[in-house]
Amino acid sequence: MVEICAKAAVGNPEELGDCPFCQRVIVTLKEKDVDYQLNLINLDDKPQWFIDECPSGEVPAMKHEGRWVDDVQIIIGMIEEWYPEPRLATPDEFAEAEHRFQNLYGYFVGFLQSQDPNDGTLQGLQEELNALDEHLGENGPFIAGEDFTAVDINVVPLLVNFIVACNHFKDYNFFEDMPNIRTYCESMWSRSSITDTTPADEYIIAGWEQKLNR
Ligand SMILES: N[C@@H](CCC(=O)N[C@@H](CS)C(=O)NCC(=O)O)C(=O)O
Repeated sequence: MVEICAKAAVGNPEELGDCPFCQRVIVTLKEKDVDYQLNLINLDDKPQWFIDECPSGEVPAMKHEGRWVDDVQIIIGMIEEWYPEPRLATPDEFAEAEHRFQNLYGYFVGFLQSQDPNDGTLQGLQEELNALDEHLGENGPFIAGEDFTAVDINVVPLLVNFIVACNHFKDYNFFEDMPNIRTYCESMWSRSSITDTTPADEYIIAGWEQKLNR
């Protein structure tokens, strides 16, 4: 049994919140059918035990030998090592794609935070989404070809969170011009590891409202 901490929804500490990194950890555990104990952490009112045991105060976190590991990349690596079946590590030939598309997070955040429509953040984001769309068109159905792998588990939580946030805060629907991304995301809705861990739109919006107003 693995013990993890993940972000609780803003406004509802009983539900999983809008942290794509936390979603990535939980999807990995679900895909590998690993039992886990989930501690939902209200980041606005962190429990004292969490502050004491996990000084960075960041989620996701996973317990290992009495300590909390709080780096998502390391957590994913440990899960892959402890539970090798089914193998989810992205094949080496797609390492470059993995590296590129995990950076989508920064492009999305830059765009959402931007106050100036001409500062290039939208253009930068569109270039990256176009690259993903083309990549999926050439390599699909998944980012690494025939198999659902870690790079999908990294990118899908970004897409499902940010489609809602971009629509709501910027009136930008990136599905409109990206047919392969749309098909890809639609195929994810039949995957229970994704649907079970995707927060309701209201929690995604509440989470981003808070981050954008900080
Ligand atoms: N160290 C983390 C960072 C992940 C992260 O940014 N988590 C946010 C939630 S989405 C967090 O815990 N923020 C702390 C806070 O808001 O107090 C990683 O694995 O990359």
